[in-house]
Amino acid sequence: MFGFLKEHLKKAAEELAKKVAGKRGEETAEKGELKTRPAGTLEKEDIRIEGKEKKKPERLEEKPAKEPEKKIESPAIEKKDKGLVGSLIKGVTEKRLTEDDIENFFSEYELELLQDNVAVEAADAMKSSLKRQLAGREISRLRTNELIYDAFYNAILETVNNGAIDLEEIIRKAKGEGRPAVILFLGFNGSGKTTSIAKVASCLENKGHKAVLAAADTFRAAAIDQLEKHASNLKIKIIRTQYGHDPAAVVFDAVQFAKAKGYDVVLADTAGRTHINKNLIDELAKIIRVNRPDLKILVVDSLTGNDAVEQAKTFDKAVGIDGCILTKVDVNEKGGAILSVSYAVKKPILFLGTGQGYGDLEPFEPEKFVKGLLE
Ligand SMILES: Nc1nc2c(ncn2[C@@H]2O[C@H](COP(=O)(O)OP(=O)(O)OP(=O)(O)O)[C@@H](O)[C@H]2O)c(=O)[nH]1
Ligand SMILES: [Mg+2]
Repeated sequence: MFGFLKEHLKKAAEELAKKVAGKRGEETAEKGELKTRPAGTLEKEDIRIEGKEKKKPERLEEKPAKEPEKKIESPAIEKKDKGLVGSLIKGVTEKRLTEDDIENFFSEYELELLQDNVAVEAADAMKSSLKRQLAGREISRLRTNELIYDAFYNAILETVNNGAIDLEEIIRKAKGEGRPAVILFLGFNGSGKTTSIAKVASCLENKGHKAVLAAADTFRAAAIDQLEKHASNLKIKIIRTQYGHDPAAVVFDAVQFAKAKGYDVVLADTAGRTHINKNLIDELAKIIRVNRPDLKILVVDSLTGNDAVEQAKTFDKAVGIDGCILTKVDVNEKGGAILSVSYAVKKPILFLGTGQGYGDLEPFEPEKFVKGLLE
């Protein structure tokens, strides 16, 4: 999963660490040496060495015997030499990266990120974040790898950390109001809407919530049968109508049914549509106007390249999405669409689709996701 993106991010982080080392004329960050530990978790050994370095820098310990420290007698000379030696030591143990360094460095890696479907605006945001975190900051030799890792971790996290949606909380709230929660799934053709509905329904049923499916894709031949098959496999109630019927009415019927029979949540399937098809977008707007869903979830195929961002933005502009599900990450070596879509719409990702089975749905946890990318 995300093999290319992982490889490119790791390479970029290692190269930036090398660049800092290069500024000191060192070779501290050989390939594969980048420590991949969570942000801010300095190792005990580092703390010990760093503390020691403050009192007696390593270079002083390595000094040849012919020039012992005790030769410095005058406090004035001692002070002067300390300053000189001190600044030399500082020169080799600490370095600052400039904004230009990061700009130049990033331009070398931007193309690889773009090839992994990271959109230009998301890549730019990452670059700005790296500048904000690193430019002008003293980077000590012993902490180079950790600081660079932390900077990359934060830069990526900022693109995907757009809050969270607790489905169970939404269901509980609706229940408190004496009605079922209504969740609408929408998106491009073939993005994985119907499969994701079945997965979410299965997940909610396993948590004790009674779900009913609304087969509101009355447009595509076989769409209703497809959802019915999932409902039958999962033993979940479905409300369906004839092909060609008004999808807004199907969702309405499902909500009435759920209300009357005490179901907790209505999961509504909709027809795949492109964001440029005005009639179908208008139809979607009608479903929303009539049924006022608690959540509008955009289902995006993570294999889609840059178009994923356009889809997300236009759907959001047209009907106002609340969150996303990114599907097919199990067969996705690039992964950039996750960063790009999330950054473009600034809405939470609820789940990642990780396969074709009903259990192949992972709640999206931004920190875990970013750690996984930098592993
Ligand atoms: N590998 C993998 N395949 C998936 C995933 N989600 C959906 N699919 C597959 O993608 C194909 C399309 O899924 P659907 O659920 O029919 O997509 P849809 O958005 O409902 O399609 P339309 O109704 O035609 O717009 C199916 O073959 C699914 O099995 C996933 O997370 N991983
Ligand atoms: Mg479908």
